[in-house]
Amino acid sequence: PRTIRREDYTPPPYFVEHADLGFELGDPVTRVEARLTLRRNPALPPGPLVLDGQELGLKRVAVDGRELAPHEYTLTEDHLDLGILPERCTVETSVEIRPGENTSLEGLYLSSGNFCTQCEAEGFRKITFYPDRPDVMARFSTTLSADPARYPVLLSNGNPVARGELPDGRHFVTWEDPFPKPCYLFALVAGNLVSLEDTFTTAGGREVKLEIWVEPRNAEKCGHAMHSLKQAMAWDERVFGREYDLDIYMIVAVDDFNMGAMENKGLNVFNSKYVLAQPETATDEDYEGIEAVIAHEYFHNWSGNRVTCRDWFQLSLKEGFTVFRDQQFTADMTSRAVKRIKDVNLLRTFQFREDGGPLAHPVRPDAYQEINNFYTLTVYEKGAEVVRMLHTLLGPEGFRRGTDRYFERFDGQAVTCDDFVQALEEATGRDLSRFRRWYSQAGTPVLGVSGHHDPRARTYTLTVTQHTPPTPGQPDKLPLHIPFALGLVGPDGVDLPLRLAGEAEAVAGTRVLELTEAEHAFVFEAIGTTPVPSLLRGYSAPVRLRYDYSDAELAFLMAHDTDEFNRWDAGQRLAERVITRLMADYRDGRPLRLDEGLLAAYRKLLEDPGADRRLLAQALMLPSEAYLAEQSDAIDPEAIHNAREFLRHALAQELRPILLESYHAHRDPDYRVSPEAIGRRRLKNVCLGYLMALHDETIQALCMTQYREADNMTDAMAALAALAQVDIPGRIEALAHFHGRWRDDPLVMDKWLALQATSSLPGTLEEVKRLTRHPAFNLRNPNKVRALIGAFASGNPVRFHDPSGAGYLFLADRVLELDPLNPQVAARLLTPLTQWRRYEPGRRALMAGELKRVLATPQLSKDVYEIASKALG
Ligand code: B3K
Ligand code: ZN
Repeated sequence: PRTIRREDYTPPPYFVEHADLGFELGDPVTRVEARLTLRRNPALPPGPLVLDGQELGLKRVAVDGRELAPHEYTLTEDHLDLGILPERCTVETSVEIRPGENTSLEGLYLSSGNFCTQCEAEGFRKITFYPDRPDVMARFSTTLSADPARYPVLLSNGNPVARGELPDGRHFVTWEDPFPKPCYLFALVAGNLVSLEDTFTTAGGREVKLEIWVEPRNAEKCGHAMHSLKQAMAWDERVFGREYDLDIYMIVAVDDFNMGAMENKGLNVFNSKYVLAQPETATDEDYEGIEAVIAHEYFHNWSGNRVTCRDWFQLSLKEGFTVFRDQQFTADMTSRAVKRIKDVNLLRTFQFREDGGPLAHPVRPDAYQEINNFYTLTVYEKGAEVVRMLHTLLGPEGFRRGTDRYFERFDGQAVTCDDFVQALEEATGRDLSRFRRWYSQAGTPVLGVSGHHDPRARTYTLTVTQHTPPTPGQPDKLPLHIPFALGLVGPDGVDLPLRLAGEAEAVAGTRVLELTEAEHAFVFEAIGTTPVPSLLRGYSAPVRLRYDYSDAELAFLMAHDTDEFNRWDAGQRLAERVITRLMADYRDGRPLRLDEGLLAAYRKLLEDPGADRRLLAQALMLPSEAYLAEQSDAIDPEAIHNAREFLRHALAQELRPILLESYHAHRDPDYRVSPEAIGRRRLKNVCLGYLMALHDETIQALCMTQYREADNMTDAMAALAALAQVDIPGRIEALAHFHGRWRDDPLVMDKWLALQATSSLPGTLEEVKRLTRHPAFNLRNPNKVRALIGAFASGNPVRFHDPSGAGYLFLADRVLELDPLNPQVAARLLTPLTQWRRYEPGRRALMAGELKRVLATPQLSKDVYEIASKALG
């Protein structure tokens, strides 16, 4: 496969001013007529017009109305070359495509018999011949025609401007999108759908029609999505001054979708997982996920659509920024600290893993073979951290001035990450030249911090070094510009006022230092008592922090730090340290003992629950096995699992009475959805999880009762998840009952599959294999693949990493089976194996063996080829 490089970017030789599309929708054959009004790029010497196109049956091509004979153009597997064309001209093409055979779910395809599209990144070329690149922005008008009985609803971007019947009995609708857009934002949907309707009046007084389209069976499940959309629209006006710009905003939910959702202009297409919810079918987490994804796609209307990317290397321009926006939104809608904790957990567990492995790449990558492989945690989550650091460095007002300038200056254009930073510089007068390295340098920086208190001089000196380890293709790294938020906590638990040498006044509480060099020493004056430093408050930068805390200092911060994030983080560090010691004892065959300090700290948490139950629930959760693995040098999943399980069991044993008390105290007679009620459910269910580690029949009976009596999915799932981990008759009974009750609801069946796939019971791999033949599973549906195979490979370390290698063999087989059908999802599925170098020697060899087998398979997609070859390279 060919490698595409950022440095090779050249502007488009032709612009498309207008794209006039006609679809005669049909299964098996759909006909697509395109009429493109073109203008040659005056800045370049005249060159040929080369349109992208794949798997298109070309029927006709004409220039300025004259049909071309075959010798007048060149048609290859993925291009149509029309040679040099006049400065202004129109190109017409007519092609036939077969959406029913499209299993890649990219381009035009069928989901539950309805037509839908996914064009980002390069799917439009599977619909018609076009310059499929984001810096070509055109006005689109689209006419859809179809059999009215089978496809009564016909949707596309923009506003509907005409509709009617055709002489042959088909009906049609014409849509016009007044905003120029790249073709990756094109969408159409046609089928038998019903809608929930509402309206939103923008700050400027425009009334916008809101429509959520779903299959009739899901009509009652759209309320939360609609509510979330309206919240998001109001929030973006309030916080970023961004208003919606069309008369109509539509969301369509489909069951077959490669990712979460897609921000097509005025017509978002969503994975139904992020739209449909009712208390009986969706958990509190699902509700939060829906709110966040609805908001994310809505926010793209400005950060992505009105201002888009020049090329795909700039993907984080829209994704990092939009993730930051949705994170801030969720923080405002729910709990800021809990949201931060969840995001940091994701980053430190999975983005760090990516950044430290063979697929590490900068937030703005330099090269790719298949762009779909670069919708990564680095581009999204680290990209969001980079924007967050800008927000921290410039302050909320400066940042807002910067984004205002960015939107104003680049509206209607396709731009770069650099343009974004420059707009912020111009609006604030700050120099961000060193900061820009965050976009170009891969790898996770390590901050080494040490503190020294001199009681006689009354100074406290903090020494901070930074170092970024090498990553593939980047052996040497330069120092980054890092906002380093901190406080010094006095013995009474109160933040000391901070004054650096040379400053006039001391400032109480958190302050943000700026690191720009490989090493800094900060001297704080008038520090009379020895403080405990609370470092990187709120997780102010995506780095690994090294500071040699004692257990007692961590317990102290866990109890007293005023920064909620750092209070939680201190607990995580303490637990991680305890588990690491247990792992060593486990490996060396020493008896395992419960750490008294950790026990005391947890007891204290439970005895004094504080106001925020969700935060407490988070604090009680031990670091995940995946997180612990990320901290290890030669990962031994079994040692991690056993050490962590020992600790859970031992804590539950010691804390049993108070866990039970808390469990009962947080059971509410009726189901409500306030943040408080959600927090209470969460805490109750975390207590239940601990108690179930006891393998005690009374507790198991309690868990069965919760399952049976639950009137909402959060409580039912919590109980069922705990039951799925224990080998008792109640497990089989509950799983069978759940299946019987929900077999017709695909999203709920995904949960049922995932629960079984993530059970740590020894028979799980066999169970997963059996489930691949169950009617609830379907290899062609990405949600099913993720729920069963994905959950097993990335959510069940101890079983996936069985020392026999059976888990690896199974995964590689599934990847090879899926690759010809859906390369995008197949490549994703393969990622757990790419970490092979991190494991102890036995597993390392087995994992590499499976990767090699995959790579040696003929006819691999470039998606899977790129991942497998880079992983081994
Ligand atoms: N922009 C889409 C992702 C498209 C992925 C293409 N492989 C969803 C989002 O980030 O909002
Ligand atoms: Zn996005």
